[in-house]
This record gives sequence, C-alpha cells and structure tokens, in this order.
Amino acid sequence: SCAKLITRFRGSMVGAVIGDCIGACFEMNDEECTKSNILKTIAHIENVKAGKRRKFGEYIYTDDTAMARSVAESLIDNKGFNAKDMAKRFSEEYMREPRRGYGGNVITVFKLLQDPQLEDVFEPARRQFDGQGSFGNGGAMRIVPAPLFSYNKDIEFLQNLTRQITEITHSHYQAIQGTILESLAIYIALHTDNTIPLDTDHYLQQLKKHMNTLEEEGLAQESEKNDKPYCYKLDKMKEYLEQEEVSIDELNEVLGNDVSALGSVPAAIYSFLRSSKPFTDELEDRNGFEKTIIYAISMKGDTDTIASMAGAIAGAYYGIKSIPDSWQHSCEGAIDASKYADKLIDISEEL
Ligand code: 8NA
Ligand code: MG
Ligand code: MG
Ligand code: MG
Repeated sequence: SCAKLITRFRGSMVGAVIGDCIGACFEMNDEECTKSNILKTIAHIENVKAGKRRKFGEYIYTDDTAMARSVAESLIDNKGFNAKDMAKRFSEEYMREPRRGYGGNVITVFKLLQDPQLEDVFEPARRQFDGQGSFGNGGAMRIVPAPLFSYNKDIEFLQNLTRQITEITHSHYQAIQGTILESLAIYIALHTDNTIPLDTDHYLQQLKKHMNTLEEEGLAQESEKNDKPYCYKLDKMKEYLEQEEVSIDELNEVLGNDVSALGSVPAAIYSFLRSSKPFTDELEDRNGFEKTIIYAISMKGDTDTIASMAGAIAGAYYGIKSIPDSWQHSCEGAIDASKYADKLIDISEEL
C-alpha cells in the first residue's frame, strides 16, 4: 500500500544521507574503523539530549549527498531526465560549495560544464582520463533518486535512466555498470516484501541475472577483458553469506573498499545482506538498518560512500522507522531527503 511505500521511499533517501554523514567521520581513517569506535560515535549521536548539547545537523554531508540532491531536484522539476538541467545543477552546486569532498578529477568536468556554449553535456566526461572516462564511484554514490523515480517502470527504464545520469560525469563502462548495480540493488530492495526474512540468495540471483547480461554486452566491446568482475563479486557474496564470519581483510581484498565503482558498490551491497543475518558481537541488538551502516563503515576505505550506498539499500528495505530519530536529527540534509522522497513518490505514481 501507499502508506507503506512512503516509509520505504523516505528510508532510502534518508538512509543514503545518514551513511554519508556518519561515514564521512571515518573516511580514509582505517585504524578508527573498528566496530567499538564506530559505536562510540553512534553513542554520541544517541546520548546527547535534545535541547542540551546535541546540535541539529551536526554531522555534515559530503559530495555524495550534494550530488544526490541535484539528481532529485532535477528529476522532480523536469518530471524526468533532462541532461542539460542536471549537468547545470551538478556544476552550480560544485561552484557554490566546492569543499564538500569531491573526487580529485571530477571537478574538471564541473568546470567544463560551466561553459554556456557547450553543446553536448556528456562530452567533458568522455574526455576524462585520456578518453577512458572515470571509473570512480561518483555515479553510484548519487543514484538513489533514480530507482525511486522508476518504481512503477521496468528494469530497462531504470537502466537507461541510470546510465544517462551517470554519463554526465562518468563514462567508463565499469562506472556505468557499477551505478546500474547500485540502482538495481535499491530498486529490488524497494520491491521486496519486508514482512518476511530477506532471502539473500534470491536477491543476489536477481542482481546477477541483470549484471550477467550487462557484462556480456560489455565483453563484446572490451575485447581485452575476459572476465565479469561484478558477477564474480556477486558469487563471492553468496559464498561469504554461507560462512560463519568472514574477516574484514578478506572482504577488502575480494570485494574492495576504494573510490572506484567496482571497488565499492559490492561492499555496500554485502553490508546490507550481511546485516540481514544475526550478529553475536556488539551489533547484536541493533536493527537491520543500524547494522548495515555500522558494518559498512567497518569495511574501512571510502566509508562515506560505501555507507551511503548501503544506507540507500537498507533504508529502501527496512523503511524510515528503522532509522533512529537521533540519527536523523544529527545528520545535515536528512529532513530535505524526506521531502524529496515524498515528491518522488508522487511523480513515480504519475508515470
Ligand atoms: P573522480 O572521477 O575524480 O574519481 C575519483 C578517483 O578515482 C580519481 O581521482 C582517480 O584517482 C581515480 N580514477 C577514476 N577513473 C580513473 C581512470 N580511468 N584511471 C585512473 N584513475 C581513475 O571522482 P568521483 O566522483 O568518482 O569520486 C567519488 C569519490 O570521491 C567518493 O568517494 C567521494 O566521497 C569522494 N571522495 C573520496 C575520498 C576518498 O579517498 N575516499 C576522498 C575525498 C573525496
Ligand atoms: Mg563523499
Ligand atoms: Mg568524501
Ligand atoms: Mg567517499
């Protein structure tokens, strides 16, 4: 029903903001990323009483959320994808607040997008890295509004929309495939019955079916490549979920935790799936959303982006009620994210 759906749209949009804001405290600070340390930050967020020391929006969002806001606003105002408008919003947002922690190379694209004479807004992205395009996770980190907007449409619609949004800044096939994987992960989570325990095998099978097709197509173009790295990582996740406990070192080695799409989207999906199963450690009493965020940060490396992508998936599955009020209160942009979710649900119903 619609009343239930709204909690999941809000959960997804807000979940992404929460992961970004809390994850940003640990970005590139690997020694700090132990569960007990992360829980200290969480305790700070939860224990400070309203009206006393707790500051509203104390934990600030980074480029991940800044760009997701532009995606949401552009889809809402245009009731669909408008490349020129979205490119303008990315670029203007960067110029307004350049210190949100953007990737080192994407800022070149934002500067070129400032040129009012520019005919093809996809051209600056195609020129990145000597024509190879960026394989960074900057496409995937901002994609959450797309699967919400596409809720009543099919997977083909979702994939096309996702590809177009990504290609404004990221043209490398691995960035596009990784963003589609994140989009699918959110879309499938939204469409999965959350009143029964999550069937992680079935969830992975659905992702694999689509990624297999995409990577087969990619192989025809990339003749030197003879493997399907996203499918490989989805298979490894299934294997890990059958085991008792897998070390973070092994997960980092196999799934990755860096600023590339291939090295971060799988870590985000795994955090969501692992957190649907019980823990026997200090995460034991946390709900599925809380576990997902804390576990994603414990993956180290690009923590804001991995936790943000994981939060978007977990929020879509568990809904806004699973996100503690104190977390929402403490993270900048959480209230706005809820408002975008409400507008996206209205538009998705008209499509
Ligand atoms: P990007 O397009 O600048 O890519 C990020 C980085 O990935 C680049 O600076 C390169 O080092 C590397 N890279 C990407 N494509 C190639 C290629 N074809 N060949 C060689 N190297 C390549 O920016 P983005 O928007 O993809 O970046 C997103 C990330 O940056 C997010 O994690 C976001 O939070 C932010 N960020 C991350 C860190 C971090 O180190 N974890 C720090 C600051 C900002
Ligand atoms: Mg960031
Ligand atoms: Mg960052
Ligand atoms: Mg990051």
